[in-house]
Amino acid sequence: MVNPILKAPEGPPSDVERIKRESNYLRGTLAESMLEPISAGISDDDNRLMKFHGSYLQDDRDLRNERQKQKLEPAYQFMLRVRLPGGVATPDQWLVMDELAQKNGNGTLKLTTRMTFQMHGVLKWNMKNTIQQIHASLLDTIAACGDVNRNVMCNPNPYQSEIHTEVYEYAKLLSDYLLPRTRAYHEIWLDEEKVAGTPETEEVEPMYGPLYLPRKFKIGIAVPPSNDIDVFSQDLGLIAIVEDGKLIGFNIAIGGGMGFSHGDKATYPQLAKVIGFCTPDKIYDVAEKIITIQRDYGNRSERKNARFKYTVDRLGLETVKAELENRLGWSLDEAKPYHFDHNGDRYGWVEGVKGKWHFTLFVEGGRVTDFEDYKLMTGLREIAKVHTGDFRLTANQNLIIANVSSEEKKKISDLIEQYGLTDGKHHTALRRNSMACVALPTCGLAMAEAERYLPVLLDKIDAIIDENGLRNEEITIRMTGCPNGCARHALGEIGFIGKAVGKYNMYLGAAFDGSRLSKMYRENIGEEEILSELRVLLSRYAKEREEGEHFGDFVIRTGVVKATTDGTNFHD
Ligand code: SRM
Ligand code: SF4
Repeated sequence: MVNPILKAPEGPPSDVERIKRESNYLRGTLAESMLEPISAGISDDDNRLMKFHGSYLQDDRDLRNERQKQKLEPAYQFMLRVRLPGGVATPDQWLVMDELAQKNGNGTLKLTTRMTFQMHGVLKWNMKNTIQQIHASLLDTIAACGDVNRNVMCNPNPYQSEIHTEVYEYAKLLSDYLLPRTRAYHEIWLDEEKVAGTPETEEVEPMYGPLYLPRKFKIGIAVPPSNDIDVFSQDLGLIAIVEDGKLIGFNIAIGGGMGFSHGDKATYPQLAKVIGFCTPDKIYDVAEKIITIQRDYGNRSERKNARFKYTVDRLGLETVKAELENRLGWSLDEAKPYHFDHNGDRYGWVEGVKGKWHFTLFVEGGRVTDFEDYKLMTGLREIAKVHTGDFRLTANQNLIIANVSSEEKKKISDLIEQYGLTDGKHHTALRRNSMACVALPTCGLAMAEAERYLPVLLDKIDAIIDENGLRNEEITIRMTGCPNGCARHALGEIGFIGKAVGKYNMYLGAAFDGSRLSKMYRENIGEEEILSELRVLLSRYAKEREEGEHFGDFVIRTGVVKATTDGTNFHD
């Protein structure tokens, strides 16, 4: 199978490769660690394996210094991420997640940029019980993190419900098809008996093998004209091609990813490139073979350069395509034409097919909680109690209350009104198009605030927006606490990437439809400078823009920044 001409980079395997190899297919000593009563944490090796089970050990960084002073171990807690292909949850599942967040988590739910739930603040002693209850609700957390295929995204699409039903089905089946086969999860969390004498051989994982992938792998399906899932940011992006109202197949795009490290030009965000088209029944085979190419040729020595985007750039797009076709035993068709308009969500009520209604709710930063003057979590709980359709978590951290029948629309509308749940229409279009990653206090990699700070910064930017009459101008703005890009920062027309507490690099010039990366405009600036830069730029945009010109295009046309034409020139 392995092509002798193609080579994976040489170098000693990273420590994570050792952990995977010694883990007996993701078991390690996790079961024992979770029972160990002295520390609320687990060993580093087990924490690496924990990711494959959908969780990370974290500590509350707001409390870190104080606990250090008191010579206490960090305030350890776990983040738990659900596998929720296409972001669809039933009302009962919503209620379970809500209850678990109250009982075992920090009382909030995070709707993530990959359309799923995260729960923060789960203590070690409550983990097993929490996972079991998630499982009982017919959800799981398998492969939500780790060096495997992650949650498969798909456009939640309230506009074309019949296409959504089909595309969603593919997202779900793909997610299941690409799941790891080890029973480690079932044994550790669900008390499944280990079958005596089960051979722990390579056949356990026919696709992944005992070392799994060199790095995480992500798949998303977009349905044009909406690029809400940022299809070009995926390791494997599928673009649904619809002809005469029917799904005829998918264009295949490979090699996208957002993360990089400050000051390291060997790392960069990259956009996936379209290599061809296949009919819907073929996508399992295509995804599997692409994953095995990454398995065989990805960098297992340097994790910073291990994503598939680097494998594609190193081997060359045409070589990877040829290797894919070789493994498939057939050739991809030529890519079909498609057109994207935007990568955000469209808010409020929309009527779909068969008399069903869908309401897209604006959830700032994806955080579902009861704020002092906004009882979002309670409102959604009350809706879930009576809702007979489904919930769809969007790729922009928002929520669709979907499939509401005409008869039930009034009941849901009344609850929306009673709790003041907002479609965001009273906000500036800039805020409606905002995204922020979690960052502090839970993310161990955050260099600066994001989710807690962007709303505060937006209050000030909104004033500038209003001064310039740009209230209804759709501009995407994204903030992350570090360059890993969890809110797909490099695809925001205005992007902020955390550098240090209160300091950000500012990026401009991404395309509104998610087809062009941004470029750094200012380095290491604080709030005052951010606002003064935006005051000048937004005022110029208000006066000098051409008809229908998006902000990202404007800053390039007027020479404010150079266009990034490929990830490899992102830093130039
Ligand atoms: Fe992410 C790591 C949160 C979407 C790129 N991401 C993390 C961790 C787990 C931090 C860590 O490794 O210790 C963050 C947990 C914070 C916390 O306290 O919850 C974290 N990522 C998130 C979420 C929750 C952000 C959000 O606010 O919604 C998103 C959860 C997605 C999900 O449901 O699966 C999230 N992360 C993304 C995305 C966006 C996407 O996938 O569409 C990206 C950029 C796309 C990509 O992968 O290239 C992303 N996260 C990363 C990276 C950089 C990976 C890289 O190879 O470049 C890391 C760090 C790493 O893997 O070493 C990371
Ligand atoms: Fe954490 Fe960085 Fe991801 Fe934000 S972008 S959640 S700070 S890893």
